[in-house]
Amino acid sequence: MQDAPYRLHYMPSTASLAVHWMLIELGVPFELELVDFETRVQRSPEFLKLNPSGRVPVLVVDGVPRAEVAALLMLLAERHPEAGLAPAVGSAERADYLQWMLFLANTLQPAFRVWFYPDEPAGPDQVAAVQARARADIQAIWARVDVRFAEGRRYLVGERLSTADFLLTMLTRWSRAMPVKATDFPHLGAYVGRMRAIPSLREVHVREGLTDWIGD
Ligand SMILES: N[C@@H](CCC(=O)N[C@@H](CS)C(=O)NCC(=O)O)C(=O)O
Repeated sequence: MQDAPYRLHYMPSTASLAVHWMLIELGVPFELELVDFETRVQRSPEFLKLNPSGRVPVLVVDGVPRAEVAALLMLLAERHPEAGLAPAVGSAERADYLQWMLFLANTLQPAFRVWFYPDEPAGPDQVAAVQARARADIQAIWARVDVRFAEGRRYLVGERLSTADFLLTMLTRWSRAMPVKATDFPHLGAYVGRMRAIPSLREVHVREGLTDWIGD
């Protein structure tokens, strides 16, 4: 039997979820490999050969390991253009799409890294101050995105689902245990409600054994 073209190294409920979700949405064959954070598999020599950053997701594409969630989503959209999950190159929505993908990956996602790993920027003594800053940064971004949805748009970019929605929705999920959640913002909350109705998002929760947030 031929190998699946994709092998996703993942840990449930982490940055790999958006890629897992998109593979299910695309309906392509893929294999899964659990990276158990409990036993620090992400720091093992074998895993570091796949991704020297020691982080998930890693997607092995036709035998070559690739990393960075935003890049992987864009790569999958490019490899499966029939799914229409990225605006066409040269289209009116393309610039907006690139801007939002990069903003989410460069600004919002790193703020969450700081929130979840607060000793990384300045050591254990500064955890409270660092987390306060991350909270403020994340909330300011939710407020900005909420304004965008207040305009009546259904999707983050253009008029149809794109990888920007996969990334944004995953990141809204990460706020579920924060004092202020993405869903506390009315227009953003309504958007998250619409995303939660997508069968492939519900399916990835089932496959990763996740029961929180999706049914809220
Ligand atoms: N820049 C990376 C970040 C990925 C990342 O931070 N992954 C986290 C899980 S959400 C991870 O693997 N953490 C394990 C660790 O840092 O030991 C990406 O966008 O893919």
